[in-house]
Amino acid sequence: MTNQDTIIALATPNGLGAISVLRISGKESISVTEKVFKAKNNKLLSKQDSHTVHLGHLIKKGHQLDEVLVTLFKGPHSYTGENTIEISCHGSTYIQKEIINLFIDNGIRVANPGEFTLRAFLNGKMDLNQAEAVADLIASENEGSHKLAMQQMKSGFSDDLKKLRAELLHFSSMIELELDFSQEDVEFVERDEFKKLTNKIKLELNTLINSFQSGNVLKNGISVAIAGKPNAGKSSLLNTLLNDEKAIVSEIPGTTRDSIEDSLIIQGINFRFTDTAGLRETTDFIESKGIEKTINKIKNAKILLYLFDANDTNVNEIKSSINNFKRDDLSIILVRNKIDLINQNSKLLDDIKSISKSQLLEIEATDAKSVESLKIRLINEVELLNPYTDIVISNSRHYEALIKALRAIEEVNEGLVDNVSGDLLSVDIRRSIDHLSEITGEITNDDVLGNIFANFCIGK
Ligand SMILES: Nc1nc2c(ncn2[C@@H]2O[C@H](COP(=O)(O)OP(=O)(O)OP(=O)(O)O)[C@@H](O)[C@H]2O)c(=O)[nH]1
Ligand SMILES: [Mg+2]
Repeated sequence: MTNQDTIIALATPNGLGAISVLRISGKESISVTEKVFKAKNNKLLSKQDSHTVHLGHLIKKGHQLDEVLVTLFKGPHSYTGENTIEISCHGSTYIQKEIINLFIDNGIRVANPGEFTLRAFLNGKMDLNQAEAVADLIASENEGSHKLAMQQMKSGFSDDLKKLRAELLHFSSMIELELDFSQEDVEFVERDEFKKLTNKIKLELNTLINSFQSGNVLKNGISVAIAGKPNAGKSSLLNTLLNDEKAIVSEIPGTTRDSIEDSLIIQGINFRFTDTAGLRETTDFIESKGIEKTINKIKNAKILLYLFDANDTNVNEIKSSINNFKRDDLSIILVRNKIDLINQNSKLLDDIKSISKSQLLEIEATDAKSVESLKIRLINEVELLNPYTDIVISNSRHYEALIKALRAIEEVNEGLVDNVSGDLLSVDIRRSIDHLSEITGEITNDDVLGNIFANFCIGK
């Protein structure tokens, strides 16, 4: 990966738009732009201050190609840390292409995917964790994932890891020092103190590792299965939630035979709802296929909305149905539907209440107002899943490195308990440090870098 030449790419999406932005970064960016840009006020770009905007024309073979705004950033005060030009042109694909060709003709090369952010990283403008957050930020589709990416970009958890890594490095060098004095049989490292540190690191790593699941959930959306017996009102609920006639609703039990999915953002959190075929014994081949699907959807869900008819008195059946789906990582919300049709039956209610630890929700699925209470309940459930303020891991590369670091630190810890020699300890310490460094980017190899930045689009 060379960092010497000057690169150009479209920074806005391909295609039509009111305007498009092209980004140019590298040593030559200002001088080359100056060759093809004629400012309205006739001033030379290179004589202008950083962070200024200039109106003028791009000239190709003596013709005006487009009227543009050129924004000037002088290194190191730019995103990449290099001299950077941003050209806002009119958003036609023809103009975009012509401008890029104009710069190529003047010796500038098209950027590789993620190359701007790679340069920002190589020039010390951000750590690796932050660079990856840039990709997530751009891809974020809802408030939840946006919050995560912003948090990571503002250095998020890597500060904590850096501190721990520094402490570990200190101990590591002390142990290596001991090795130099091995003849004298001295100990520079108080083993108990060191054990305390490894325990602290283990705890911290575990917390981060455990947050991965909720981080991922926030990023990718929370899957909610809507299930229950036929006719409970599942499809009605989906339709009311989406405010759309997405699923067919009828009074005939067994109307829905296939799973129907759609997403809805509630208070910034992306929920992926699946309406499913009603659960019952059936000899109908197609319906039984649908029920198989229902069971699979519940298996992959984070939240199960189990709906039953307000006048359904078969508490044992509801109980055993729910028990079939119970899992540690599944929140089950019991929803009593059609309360507008209710027959007075408080005995049933008490029995039902005993099924679920959390509060029973009562709704009228066909009524949007009534469904609001369900939305609030869903949000509460997510907040339990993930206390928002905590640091959350959402990147699988970090997750893998954290797991490896944890394993290595556990070995150090065991080594301390077993009183193993300093040279053995120091190997495991080195390994944990390396894995921690992988996350913050303090140690990287070209493979890791290539992998990460290849996942970016061109222009980022
Ligand atoms: N009065 C009243 N009727 C409802 C309510 N919810 C659903 N219904 C009616 O109950 C019937 C069944 O509703 P669906 O939404 O199709 O039920 P489902 O659970 O999807 O049924 P299957 O697809 O057969 O499993 C329809 O006639 C709905 O209009 C409610 O809260 N109140
Ligand atoms: Mg249905």
